[in-house]
Amino acid sequence: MTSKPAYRIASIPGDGIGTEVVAAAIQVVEKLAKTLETFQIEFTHIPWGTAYYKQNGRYVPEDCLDILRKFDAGLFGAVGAPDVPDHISLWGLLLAIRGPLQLYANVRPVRTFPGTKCPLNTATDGIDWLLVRENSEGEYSGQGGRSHIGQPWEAATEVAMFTRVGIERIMRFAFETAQSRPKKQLTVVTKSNSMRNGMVLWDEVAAQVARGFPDVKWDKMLVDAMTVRMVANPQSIDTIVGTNLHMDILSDLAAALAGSIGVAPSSNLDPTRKNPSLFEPVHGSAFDITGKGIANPVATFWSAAEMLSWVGEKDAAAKLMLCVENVCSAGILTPDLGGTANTQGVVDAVIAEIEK
Ligand code: GGG
Repeated sequence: MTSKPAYRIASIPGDGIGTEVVAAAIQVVEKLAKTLETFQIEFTHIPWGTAYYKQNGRYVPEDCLDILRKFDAGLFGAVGAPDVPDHISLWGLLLAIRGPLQLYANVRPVRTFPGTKCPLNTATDGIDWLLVRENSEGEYSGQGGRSHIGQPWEAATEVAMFTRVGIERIMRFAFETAQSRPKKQLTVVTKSNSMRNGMVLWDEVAAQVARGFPDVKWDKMLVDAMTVRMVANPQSIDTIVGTNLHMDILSDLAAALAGSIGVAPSSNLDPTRKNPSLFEPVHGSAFDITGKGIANPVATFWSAAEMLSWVGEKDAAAKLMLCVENVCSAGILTPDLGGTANTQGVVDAVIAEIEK
């Protein structure tokens, strides 16, 4: 008798609705594992977030990376609270993990999802894009400083640091990803007209890496022009790669164009698989609806499906997505999508689909 694979998952709900959507996802994934009986999964709760920060003076313990390395993957919710500056919470938690664990590829699939209304005129087939965000350096290098604080001539610098090795590895990942998709098409986004150092290095490395992928059609685009193309000519796009900041912005735009940020998933991957990867909804902690029980859990369900697929459970991931899509197609939607269901109502409906 062969034993079932067993996965250990770090569950880090974080702040605000992060706690609600991660709890929702754990319910459906545990139900999926119990029903399919092909794998085992164990979630371990990790309490890092703003409450932990207020108690301990830091968002994560000193040995947080060692703690995470004991798991096969992580499922994260959201970070951010109304009474803590956003740069403290983001750097305290998410950025304290992504960079040091070298989760350098942030993958954000975006497609028109059942139940969402795509605001674009995209003929019949809607949007189906895959955004690849460089996740370890660039504008998020944390380099810079402030001087003459409080003076009229106060100054601040924010240095974007790009390395050849960092660009090369994300570019290779993006070309491989584009190659695995039916259209085999990649757009490299930069701002290499005005940013004449790092962005020019991006262009050079893109051209170099492209030589190894003759079957991938690729083009490059300035980020400002890309926003126009996403709205005006969505069918001309397939896979997109860009810097940490550019893709953070473009992926929010993409999610809104596809219908809602409430369904948008995100994978922080270490493609070398030396470290556990971290999966999270694109949305933040949404304190305006925290505690009301109406947060949309679909982005976290989709992120959990991406996590199952990454650890090797592709059939389970496909089954989960099918169940979620059936529920959305049936009109069981949270208020952000125009529905009247609450979070637990969506969970119950997905569980009922899994049991069918
Ligand atoms: N679940 C995602 C989350 O909490 N995001 C907070 C945020 O501000 N993220 C910015 C980023 O991903 O760079």
